[in-house]
Amino acid sequence: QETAGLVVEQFNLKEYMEEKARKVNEALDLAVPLRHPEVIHRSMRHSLLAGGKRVRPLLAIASCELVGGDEKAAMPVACASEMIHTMSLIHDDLPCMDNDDLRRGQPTNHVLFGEDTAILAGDALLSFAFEHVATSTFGVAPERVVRSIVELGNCVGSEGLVAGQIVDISCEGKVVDKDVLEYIHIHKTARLLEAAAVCGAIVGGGDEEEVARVRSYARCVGLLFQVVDDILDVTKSSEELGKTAGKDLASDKTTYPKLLGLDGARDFAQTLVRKAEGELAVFDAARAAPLYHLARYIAYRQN
Ligand code: GRG
Repeated sequence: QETAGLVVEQFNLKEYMEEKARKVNEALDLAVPLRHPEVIHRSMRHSLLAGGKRVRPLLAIASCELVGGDEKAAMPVACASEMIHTMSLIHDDLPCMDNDDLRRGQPTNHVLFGEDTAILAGDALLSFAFEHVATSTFGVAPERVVRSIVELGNCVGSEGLVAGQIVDISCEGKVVDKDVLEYIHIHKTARLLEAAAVCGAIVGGGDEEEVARVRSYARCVGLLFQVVDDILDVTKSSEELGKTAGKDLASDKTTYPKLLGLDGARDFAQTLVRKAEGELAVFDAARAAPLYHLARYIAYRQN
């Protein structure tokens, strides 16, 4: 018990994240080589390899290791989650959606390649994500590979990312209540984080209870990510404006601080991080260390 406590305390999340991100970047580079027709592959690689924290792949790998699986088993689902994430960012940045020119510090896909190619690059990344899991996952029972493909499919479609995006679009400019705000965040953000973690636990050999705990953990972390984002929007901009009202309290977007007040939003974040930590309590402490520290990092980050 004491040794486990020490392992958890001495765990270095930054080193762990950097090491895993490096491996994921290598795997993504190999999975999507520059082949014919070159322009579509250049466009796909531009967005896929343009940096990013690789949080979804990290969740997949850490959840696989949590249930005793090997990192290699999770690499295809980890890469697939990043391909899906990248597709959603390319499409989200399009002029017909958010119309953004910059992403991860670089020009967005449609700015460099045109809208037509950007749409196709997103489509190609999305379909390749499933193909990649099916063709490149080794040493895992076929039923588990199929289950993870189902999980990924569900998380993107009209009950997942697309559902979150369409509800978000239809609420634009309106004040929404806490349930609608939660629906949008759960679907737009938490669902893919959840699928990445769940797929990791599935290919890692987790049993039903373990997979359910990983799902609940990742959902809390996904929602936490958005609540903290909302809080930081208020606190950061009030610092910049010399302690006047934060920009987010002034804009028309509904946020947690607006609905619950700043203290209420902080309490909600606290509840979520505790629940996430609670889901990890049944696992081996050393194996749970990455996920434990990731939840705390997301909760207590300052920017
Ligand atoms: C077209 C099938 C289809 C789906 C797309 C556009 C869309 C539907 C959904 C929008 C999804 C979206 C942009 C959600 C926001 C997710 C989010 C929190 C992004 C930021 O993630 P980070 O911080 O980014 O992990 P990095 O750059 O580090 O990867």
